[in-house]
Amino acid sequence: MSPPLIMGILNVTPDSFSDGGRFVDPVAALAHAETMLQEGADIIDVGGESTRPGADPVSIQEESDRVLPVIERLAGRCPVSIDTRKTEVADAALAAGATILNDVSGSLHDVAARHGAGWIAMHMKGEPATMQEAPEYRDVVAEVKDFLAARIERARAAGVDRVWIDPGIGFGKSQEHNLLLLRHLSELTALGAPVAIGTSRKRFLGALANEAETHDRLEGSVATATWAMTQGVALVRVHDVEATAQARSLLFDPIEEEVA
Ligand code: HH2
Repeated sequence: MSPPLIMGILNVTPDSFSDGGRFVDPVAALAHAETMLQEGADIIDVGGESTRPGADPVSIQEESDRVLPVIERLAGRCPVSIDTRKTEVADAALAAGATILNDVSGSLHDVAARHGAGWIAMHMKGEPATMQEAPEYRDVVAEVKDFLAARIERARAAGVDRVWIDPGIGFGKSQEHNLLLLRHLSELTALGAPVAIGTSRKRFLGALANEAETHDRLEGSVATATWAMTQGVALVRVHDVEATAQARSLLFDPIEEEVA
């Protein structure tokens, strides 16, 4: 197994659930990207719209104005992904130098194909504003698996060469749904496309740790990323790059085994 990629999260938003407001200024955003690259990030994921429940909607113009200056400056430095649900923003970001479309709507395969970009197809039940209002599944693992298998087919049909599938932890999922998906991750990695996952600092980790606030969820974030890496996940999307890179080294750095 090759080491999983670490995707460092760069939210250029005023209201993201964990780092909102910290990197709205492009200078601060670029400095944070540089820090994450030094710490071991392989890809920087730039987002200009929060998907947390209750976040204010953002116009195409506003979202583009947030992400494009950062993507233009980062593109020559490292692989960049654009985290968006909007076709127009994805188009502009991929034209500006991003090479991966991180698509939480799981529906923008044509945009990725048009640009020859990679596509991260994520599962979400409902829309961000209301998705956490009592989400229900008959069998969450089976339903997410079916959805993601269909995305692999769509990617093939559209001519997308690089596709990752992502169960969308926290996107229209209860505590139990998130934990079941984590427990059954190996069923997703068996689908035949690399799996991406984002658990970093998410609410379900707080619920498991005495309602820890977002900045106090490092242990759960690293534990779940480490678990995911042992289950064959190919990409982890994280805020805390340094700690995740340490966990990856522990699992994947080569060691010489003595032959008896
Ligand atoms: N989670 C978030 C955003 N984008 N993309 C993928 N592929 N997988 C995820 O789990 C995922 C994602 C939500 O986290 P964050 O960006 O930190 O927060 P916000 O949406 O509030 O900006």
